[in-house]
Amino acid sequence: MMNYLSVKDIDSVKLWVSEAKKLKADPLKYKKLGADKTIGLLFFNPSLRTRLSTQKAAQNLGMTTMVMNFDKEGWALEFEDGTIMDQGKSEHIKEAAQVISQFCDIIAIRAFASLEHKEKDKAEIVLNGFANYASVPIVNMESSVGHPLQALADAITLEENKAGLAGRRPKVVLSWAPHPKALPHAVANSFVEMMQKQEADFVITHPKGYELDPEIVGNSKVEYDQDIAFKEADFIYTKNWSSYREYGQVISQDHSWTISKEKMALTNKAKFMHCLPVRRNVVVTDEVLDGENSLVIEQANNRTYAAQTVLKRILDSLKI
Ligand code: AN0
Ligand code: CP
Repeated sequence: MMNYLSVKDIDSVKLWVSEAKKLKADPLKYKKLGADKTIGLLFFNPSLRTRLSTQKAAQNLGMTTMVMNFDKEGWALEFEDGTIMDQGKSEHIKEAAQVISQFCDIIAIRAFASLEHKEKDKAEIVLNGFANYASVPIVNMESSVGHPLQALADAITLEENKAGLAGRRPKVVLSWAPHPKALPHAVANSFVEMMQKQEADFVITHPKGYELDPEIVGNSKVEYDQDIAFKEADFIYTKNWSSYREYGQVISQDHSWTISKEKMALTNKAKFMHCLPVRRNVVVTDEVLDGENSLVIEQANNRTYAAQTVLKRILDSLKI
Protein backbone atom coordinates (compact mmCIF):
# COMPACT_ATOMS: atom_id res chain seq x y z
CA MET A 1 0.00 0.00 0.00
CA MET A 2 1.35 3.39 -0.96
CA ASN A 3 1.61 5.95 1.85
CA TYR A 4 3.09 9.45 1.65
CA LEU A 5 4.60 9.88 5.10
CA SER A 6 7.88 11.66 4.36
CA VAL A 7 10.14 12.96 1.59
CA LYS A 8 11.76 9.49 1.69
CA ASP A 9 8.65 8.21 -0.10
CA ILE A 10 9.62 10.21 -3.23
CA ASP A 11 11.63 7.84 -5.45
CA SER A 12 12.63 10.57 -7.93
CA VAL A 13 12.11 14.28 -7.19
CA LYS A 14 12.76 15.01 -10.86
CA LEU A 15 10.01 12.66 -12.03
CA TRP A 16 7.47 13.78 -9.44
CA VAL A 17 8.14 17.47 -10.21
CA SER A 18 7.68 16.83 -13.92
CA GLU A 19 4.39 15.03 -13.18
CA ALA A 20 3.28 17.98 -11.05
CA LYS A 21 4.08 20.43 -13.84
CA LYS A 22 1.97 18.37 -16.27
CA LEU A 23 -0.93 18.36 -13.79
CA LYS A 24 -0.55 22.12 -13.37
CA ALA A 25 -0.83 22.60 -17.14
CA ASP A 26 -4.01 20.47 -17.29
CA PRO A 27 -5.43 20.08 -13.76
CA LEU A 28 -8.69 18.37 -14.80
CA LYS A 29 -7.12 15.76 -17.10
CA TYR A 30 -7.73 12.96 -14.55
CA LYS A 31 -11.12 14.23 -13.37
CA LYS A 32 -12.57 10.69 -13.59
CA LEU A 33 -9.72 8.90 -11.77
CA GLY A 34 -11.05 9.58 -8.28
CA ALA A 35 -14.79 9.25 -9.02
CA ASP A 36 -16.45 7.28 -6.17
CA LYS A 37 -13.33 7.65 -4.02
CA THR A 38 -13.31 9.59 -0.74
CA ILE A 39 -10.46 11.28 1.07
CA GLY A 40 -10.75 12.14 4.76
CA LEU A 41 -8.70 15.12 5.95
CA LEU A 42 -8.09 15.02 9.70
CA PHE A 43 -6.75 18.15 11.39
CA PHE A 44 -5.31 18.09 14.89
CA ASN A 45 -3.95 21.64 14.27
CA PRO A 46 -4.96 24.75 12.27
CA SER A 47 -4.30 25.08 8.54
CA LEU A 48 -5.15 27.34 5.63
CA ARG A 49 -3.04 26.17 2.67
CA THR A 50 -2.84 22.46 3.39
CA ARG A 51 -6.56 22.21 4.04
CA LEU A 52 -7.66 24.07 0.90
CA SER A 53 -4.96 22.88 -1.53
CA THR A 54 -5.43 19.21 -0.61
CA GLN A 55 -9.21 19.55 -1.02
CA LYS A 56 -8.67 21.33 -4.34
CA ALA A 57 -6.28 18.58 -5.50
CA ALA A 58 -8.79 15.88 -4.53
CA GLN A 59 -11.57 17.79 -6.30
CA ASN A 60 -9.45 18.10 -9.48
CA LEU A 61 -9.16 14.29 -9.43
CA GLY A 62 -12.93 13.89 -9.01
CA MET A 63 -12.76 12.73 -5.39
CA THR A 64 -15.19 13.47 -2.56
CA THR A 65 -13.63 15.10 0.50
CA MET A 66 -14.54 14.83 4.18
CA VAL A 67 -12.86 17.22 6.59
CA MET A 68 -12.76 16.75 10.36
CA ASN A 69 -11.16 19.12 12.84
CA PHE A 70 -10.16 16.32 15.15
CA ASP A 71 -8.90 18.58 17.94
CA LYS A 72 -12.33 20.21 18.31
CA GLU A 73 -14.78 17.70 16.84
CA GLY A 74 -13.27 14.28 17.53
CA TRP A 75 -13.05 12.21 20.70
CA ALA A 76 -9.73 12.66 22.49
CA LEU A 77 -7.62 9.75 21.22
CA GLU A 78 -5.40 7.36 23.19
CA PHE A 79 -2.30 6.23 21.29
CA GLU A 80 -0.57 3.99 23.85
CA ASP A 81 -1.13 0.26 23.89
CA GLY A 82 -2.46 -1.48 26.98
CA THR A 83 -3.52 1.71 28.78
CA ILE A 84 -6.32 1.59 31.31
CA MET A 85 -8.48 4.27 29.75
CA ASP A 86 -9.99 5.72 32.92
CA GLN A 87 -8.63 9.24 32.36
CA GLY A 88 -9.43 11.94 29.75
CA LYS A 89 -9.08 9.92 26.52
CA SER A 90 -12.34 8.52 25.12
CA GLU A 91 -11.30 6.45 22.11
CA HIS A 92 -8.27 4.40 21.07
CA ILE A 93 -6.43 4.95 17.79
CA LYS A 94 -7.04 1.23 16.99
CA GLU A 95 -10.79 1.71 16.60
CA ALA A 96 -10.65 5.30 15.29
CA ALA A 97 -8.26 4.47 12.42
CA GLN A 98 -10.19 1.33 11.45
CA VAL A 99 -13.55 3.12 11.59
CA ILE A 100 -12.35 6.04 9.43
CA SER A 101 -11.00 3.43 6.96
CA GLN A 102 -14.59 2.21 6.48
CA PHE A 103 -15.61 5.63 5.15
CA CYS A 104 -12.47 6.82 3.37
CA ASP A 105 -10.20 5.43 0.63
CA ILE A 106 -7.32 7.72 1.67
CA ILE A 107 -6.72 9.39 5.05
CA ALA A 108 -4.65 12.59 5.32
CA ILE A 109 -3.48 13.79 8.73
CA ARG A 110 -2.09 16.99 10.23
CA ALA A 111 -0.64 16.50 13.71
CA PHE A 112 2.15 18.88 14.80
CA ALA A 113 4.95 18.09 17.21
CA SER A 114 4.13 18.62 20.88
CA LEU A 115 7.58 20.30 21.22
CA GLU A 116 7.54 18.90 24.77
CA HIS A 117 8.58 15.25 24.41
CA LYS A 118 11.40 14.86 21.88
CA GLU A 119 11.35 11.08 21.74
CA LYS A 120 7.55 10.85 21.48
CA ASP A 121 7.57 13.46 18.71
CA LYS A 122 10.34 11.61 16.90
CA ALA A 123 8.29 8.41 17.09
CA GLU A 124 5.48 10.12 15.10
CA ILE A 125 2.85 8.70 17.49
CA VAL A 126 -0.18 10.14 15.65
CA LEU A 127 0.93 9.63 12.02
CA ASN A 128 2.28 6.14 12.69
CA GLY A 129 -0.76 5.30 14.82
CA PHE A 130 -2.93 5.87 11.75
CA ALA A 131 -0.44 4.19 9.42
CA ASN A 132 -0.39 1.11 11.68
CA TYR A 133 -4.12 0.69 12.23
CA ALA A 134 -5.82 2.16 9.13
CA SER A 135 -6.46 -0.18 6.20
CA VAL A 136 -6.13 2.60 3.59
CA PRO A 137 -3.20 4.80 2.41
CA ILE A 138 -2.07 7.64 4.69
CA VAL A 139 -0.87 11.10 3.62
CA ASN A 140 1.17 13.37 5.90
CA MET A 141 -0.21 16.95 5.98
CA GLU A 142 2.55 17.97 8.50
CA SER A 143 3.50 15.65 11.29
CA SER A 144 5.91 16.00 14.20
CA VAL A 145 8.93 15.43 12.00
CA GLY A 146 8.04 16.42 8.45
CA HIS A 147 5.89 18.36 5.99
CA PRO A 148 6.51 16.48 2.74
CA LEU A 149 3.62 18.06 0.78
CA GLN A 150 5.22 21.45 1.43
CA ALA A 151 8.65 20.16 0.39
CA LEU A 152 7.27 18.80 -2.88
CA ALA A 153 5.58 22.16 -3.62
CA ASP A 154 8.91 23.85 -2.85
CA ALA A 155 10.73 21.51 -5.26
CA ILE A 156 8.22 22.42 -8.00
CA THR A 157 8.68 26.14 -7.26
CA LEU A 158 12.50 25.85 -7.34
CA GLU A 159 12.37 24.00 -10.66
CA GLU A 160 10.06 26.62 -12.19
CA ASN A 161 12.39 29.44 -11.17
CA LYS A 162 15.74 28.09 -12.34
CA ALA A 163 15.45 29.64 -15.80
CA GLY A 164 17.91 32.49 -15.17
CA LEU A 165 20.71 30.15 -14.05
CA ALA A 166 21.73 28.97 -17.52
CA GLY A 167 21.81 25.34 -16.42
CA ARG A 168 24.25 25.77 -13.49
CA ARG A 169 23.58 24.32 -10.03
CA PRO A 170 21.59 26.80 -7.93
CA LYS A 171 22.85 27.94 -4.55
CA VAL A 172 19.98 27.41 -2.11
CA VAL A 173 20.12 28.69 1.48
CA LEU A 174 17.79 27.59 4.27
CA SER A 175 17.87 30.42 6.80
CA TRP A 176 16.44 30.47 10.31
CA ALA A 177 14.69 33.75 11.20
CA PRO A 178 13.31 35.00 14.51
CA HIS A 179 9.77 34.32 15.77
CA PRO A 180 8.09 35.00 19.12
CA LYS A 181 6.57 31.52 19.48
CA ALA A 182 8.13 28.04 19.57
CA LEU A 183 7.60 26.50 16.12
CA PRO A 184 8.12 22.91 14.93
CA HIS A 185 11.04 21.60 12.87
CA ALA A 186 8.86 19.79 10.31
CA VAL A 187 9.03 22.28 7.43
CA ALA A 188 12.80 22.77 7.76
CA ASN A 189 13.39 19.00 8.11
CA SER A 190 11.50 18.14 4.94
CA PHE A 191 13.12 20.97 3.00
CA VAL A 192 16.56 19.66 4.03
CA GLU A 193 15.62 16.10 3.02
CA MET A 194 14.28 17.31 -0.30
CA MET A 195 17.42 19.36 -1.03
CA GLN A 196 19.56 16.31 -0.25
CA LYS A 197 17.83 14.61 -3.20
CA GLN A 198 18.60 17.50 -5.59
CA GLU A 199 21.56 18.85 -7.54
CA ALA A 200 22.29 22.09 -5.67
CA ASP A 201 24.82 23.94 -3.59
CA PHE A 202 22.80 23.78 -0.35
CA VAL A 203 23.63 25.64 2.87
CA ILE A 204 21.73 25.81 6.18
CA THR A 205 22.27 28.90 8.33
CA HIS A 206 21.08 29.59 11.89
CA PRO A 207 22.42 30.97 15.17
CA LYS A 208 24.33 28.57 17.43
CA GLY A 209 21.92 26.44 19.46
CA TYR A 210 19.38 26.13 16.63
CA GLU A 211 20.96 23.03 15.06
CA LEU A 212 18.33 20.76 13.50
CA ASP A 213 18.28 17.01 14.24
CA PRO A 214 21.78 15.82 13.22
CA GLU A 215 20.26 12.62 11.82
CA ILE A 216 18.36 14.75 9.30
CA VAL A 217 21.11 17.29 8.56
CA GLY A 218 23.64 14.54 7.83
CA ASN A 219 26.38 15.92 5.59
CA SER A 220 24.50 19.07 4.57
CA LYS A 221 26.60 22.20 5.02
CA VAL A 222 25.91 24.46 8.03
CA GLU A 223 27.20 28.07 8.14
CA TYR A 224 26.65 30.02 11.37
CA ASP A 225 27.29 33.42 9.74
CA GLN A 226 24.13 34.39 7.85
CA ASP A 227 25.94 37.07 5.81
CA ILE A 228 28.53 34.55 4.55
CA ALA A 229 25.80 31.98 3.80
CA PHE A 230 23.85 34.50 1.72
CA LYS A 231 26.77 35.29 -0.63
CA GLU A 232 26.00 34.26 -4.24
CA ALA A 233 22.71 32.64 -3.14
CA ASP A 234 20.06 32.14 -5.84
CA PHE A 235 17.27 31.15 -3.44
CA ILE A 236 16.72 32.13 0.20
CA TYR A 237 14.28 29.76 1.92
CA THR A 238 13.35 31.15 5.31
CA LYS A 239 11.73 29.43 8.27
CA ASN A 240 11.75 29.78 12.01
CA TRP A 241 12.12 26.72 14.19
CA SER A 242 12.62 26.27 17.92
CA SER A 243 15.74 24.72 19.40
CA TYR A 244 16.10 20.98 18.87
CA ARG A 245 18.80 20.47 21.48
CA GLU A 246 16.93 22.47 24.15
CA TYR A 247 13.84 20.84 22.79
CA GLY A 248 11.04 23.24 21.84
CA GLN A 249 12.65 26.29 23.49
CA VAL A 250 12.92 29.80 21.98
CA ILE A 251 16.52 30.44 23.01
CA SER A 252 16.94 33.69 21.06
CA GLN A 253 14.84 36.02 18.92
CA ASP A 254 17.85 37.75 17.36
CA HIS A 255 16.28 40.33 15.04
CA SER A 256 19.52 40.76 13.12
CA TRP A 257 18.45 37.48 11.44
CA THR A 258 15.21 38.98 10.00
CA ILE A 259 15.26 38.76 6.20
CA SER A 260 15.58 42.37 5.00
CA LYS A 261 16.43 44.20 1.79
CA GLU A 262 20.00 44.63 3.09
CA LYS A 263 20.35 40.86 3.67
CA MET A 264 18.94 40.08 0.23
CA ALA A 265 21.45 42.56 -1.30
CA LEU A 266 24.23 40.13 -0.24
CA THR A 267 22.82 37.46 -2.57
CA ASN A 268 22.86 36.88 -6.31
CA LYS A 269 19.48 38.66 -6.68
CA ALA A 270 18.00 35.66 -4.88
CA LYS A 271 14.37 34.66 -4.95
CA PHE A 272 12.70 34.63 -1.53
CA MET A 273 10.75 31.57 -0.34
CA HIS A 274 8.65 30.82 2.76
CA CYS A 275 5.95 28.19 3.31
CA LEU A 276 3.54 30.69 5.00
CA PRO A 277 1.96 31.65 7.33
CA VAL A 278 4.60 34.29 8.00
CA ARG A 279 4.87 37.11 10.55
CA ARG A 280 5.65 40.34 8.69
CA ASN A 281 8.57 42.42 9.90
CA VAL A 282 9.61 39.69 12.32
CA VAL A 283 10.61 36.83 9.99
CA VAL A 284 10.83 38.99 6.84
CA THR A 285 10.32 42.67 6.08
CA ASP A 286 7.38 43.96 4.03
CA GLU A 287 9.77 45.08 1.28
CA VAL A 288 11.13 41.57 0.71
CA LEU A 289 7.82 39.75 1.10
CA ASP A 290 6.04 42.16 -1.27
CA GLY A 291 9.05 42.47 -3.59
CA GLU A 292 9.26 41.09 -7.12
CA ASN A 293 11.61 38.26 -6.07
CA SER A 294 9.16 36.83 -3.56
CA LEU A 295 7.86 33.38 -4.55
CA VAL A 296 5.56 32.78 -1.58
CA ILE A 297 2.27 32.93 -3.51
CA GLU A 298 3.66 30.63 -6.23
CA GLN A 299 4.71 28.19 -3.49
CA ALA A 300 1.19 28.26 -2.04
CA ASN A 301 -0.32 27.73 -5.49
CA ASN A 302 1.98 24.77 -6.10
CA ARG A 303 0.64 23.07 -2.98
CA THR A 304 -2.35 21.99 -5.10
CA TYR A 305 -0.16 20.29 -7.70
CA ALA A 306 2.09 18.70 -5.09
CA ALA A 307 -0.97 17.18 -3.40
CA GLN A 308 -2.47 16.22 -6.77
CA THR A 309 0.74 14.40 -7.76
CA VAL A 310 0.67 12.42 -4.52
CA LEU A 311 -3.07 11.64 -4.64
CA LYS A 312 -2.89 10.63 -8.30
CA ARG A 313 -0.07 8.21 -7.56
CA ILE A 314 -2.03 6.73 -4.65
CA LEU A 315 -5.21 6.41 -6.76
CA ASP A 316 -3.17 4.73 -9.53
CA SER A 317 -1.74 2.32 -6.95
CA LEU A 318 -5.23 1.42 -5.70
CA LYS A 319 -6.20 0.22 -9.19
CA ILE A 320 -3.40 -2.38 -9.35
C1 AN0 B 1 3.61 25.86 11.45
C2 AN0 B 1 5.04 25.35 11.58
O1 AN0 B 1 5.96 26.14 11.74
O2 AN0 B 1 5.22 24.13 11.51
C3 AN0 B 1 3.00 25.49 10.13
C4 AN0 B 1 3.80 25.86 8.93
C5 AN0 B 1 3.26 25.29 7.67
N1 AN0 B 1 3.58 27.31 11.58
C6 AN0 B 1 3.07 27.93 12.62
O3 AN0 B 1 2.65 27.31 13.56
C7 AN0 B 1 3.04 29.43 12.58
N1 CP C 1 2.28 26.03 4.50
C1 CP C 1 1.29 25.43 5.15
O1 CP C 1 1.28 24.20 5.37
O2 CP C 1 0.27 26.26 5.53
P1 CP C 1 -0.97 25.89 6.44
O3 CP C 1 -0.42 25.64 7.84
O4 CP C 1 -1.86 27.09 6.39
O5 CP C 1 -1.63 24.66 5.92
